[in-house]
Amino acid sequence: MVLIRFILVAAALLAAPPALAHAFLAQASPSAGAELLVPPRAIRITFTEAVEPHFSSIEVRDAADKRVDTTNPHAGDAPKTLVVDLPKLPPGTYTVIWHAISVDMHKTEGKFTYSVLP
Ligand SMILES: [Cu+2]
Repeated sequence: MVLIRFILVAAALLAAPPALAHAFLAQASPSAGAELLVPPRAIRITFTEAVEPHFSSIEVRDAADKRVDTTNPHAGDAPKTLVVDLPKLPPGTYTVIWHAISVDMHKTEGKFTYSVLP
């Protein structure tokens, strides 16, 4: 329900004029709030606009705020997608922090969490 409300609000914001071509999160894998039995080996984020991979980042932090990703975010198979690889991580809650620079050089950022179940 919270997710549906968020999508509705996000859709309303995107529809509201003036339509700004900033890169916001469109889709993430794992998704925000996901509870997974198998630890993901990468975080993949698709944005609403094409992003500059060299100036954009994805960080993954564990519950102790320790950075656990491989620190090499790279372009995905589409100009709107960024991917960062992960080592095999133990159960716990992880925070994904993203900073994106869209091709029009506008900066956006956000974060979300997901959990790996024991
Ligand atoms: Cu923009």
